[in-house]
Amino acid sequence: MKRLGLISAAAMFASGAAMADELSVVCSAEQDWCDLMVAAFEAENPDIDVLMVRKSTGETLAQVRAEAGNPKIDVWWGGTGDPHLIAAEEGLSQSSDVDTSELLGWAQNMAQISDGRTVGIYAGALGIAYNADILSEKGIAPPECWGDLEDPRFVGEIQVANPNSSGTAYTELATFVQLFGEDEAMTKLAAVGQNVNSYTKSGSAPSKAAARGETGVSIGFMHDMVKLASQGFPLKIVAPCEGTGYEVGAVSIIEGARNFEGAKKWVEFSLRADIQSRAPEVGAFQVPSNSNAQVAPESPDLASIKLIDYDFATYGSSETRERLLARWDAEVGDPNPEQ
Ligand code: S7P
Repeated sequence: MKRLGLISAAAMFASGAAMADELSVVCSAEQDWCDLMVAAFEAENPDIDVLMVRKSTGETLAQVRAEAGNPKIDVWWGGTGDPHLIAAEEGLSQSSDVDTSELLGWAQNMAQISDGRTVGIYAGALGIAYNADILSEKGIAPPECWGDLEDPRFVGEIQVANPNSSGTAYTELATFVQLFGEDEAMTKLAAVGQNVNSYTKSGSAPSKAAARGETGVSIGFMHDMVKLASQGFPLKIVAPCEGTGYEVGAVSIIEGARNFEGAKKWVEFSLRADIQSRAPEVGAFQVPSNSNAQVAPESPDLASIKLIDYDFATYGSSETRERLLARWDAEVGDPNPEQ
């Protein structure tokens, strides 16, 4: 990420050289992957200066809505697909007409549902992690199922994100609804809530806390848990016995983007096999969407996990998300929301 100082900008005007184009990117993946993407993109496109901010998925959707008609963001890269689909449905993103022929079916599906306004870039399954040292010190039997998280043995031991700000936690909410039906899902989430010590803003924060021993159990994406386990933390990963949901991470160009051409270059860049194959360099172990990209050996094998048939069209619609979040706020709720 380059910044033009006053002197260099003045020198460019004096010499007649072109000023760098600015591209405003909001990244909803992990910070280190965001940084890698920006560095790699700028290396190939020295005429484009990327201004990147990292934000959770729900927070980004809120910003995109607030800036409708006068967007500050050109492209939104990463984060769970449901809020990207909602932005598409609300006319807040635009089709980039990129070639998706090399992408796997689940990634193309996102483009089909959204009339090309968003495209899948990776996939990952939701799961439970626990700190083996903490649970064994406290004599708590590890969880195997979502239902176990309602047990009083986990009181004060569970951390999960708030679905209003976090795409990860919205995926959890939508997964419970698809597994158990809406009413029972709310009852179960409220019961789990009795054991939750904190609802975080970001979806990956609970597993980081579990890795450090600040909480016994976390809910999040398995690939984020694998990253922490591969760094040596005593995290064990559980694919819940009832089955689990998954995300398709996405990329969208914002409607009214000031730098549409730069944004389109970013989207094409991020769909390339060689670029997606670089994610494991920073421990991003999602399954890549390009069929020619390398899948890291550490990536959770989605075929061996009991996955639900996640209904992206329904759970990626504004009406469903607003209704579920309103019910979550009323029936589960966060007693101490993070500012
Ligand atoms: O890059 C890791 C990851 O888990 O973060 C994204 C997530 O939606 C962003 O965090 P929030 O839950 O805070 O919104 C996922 O898309 C991605 O796999």
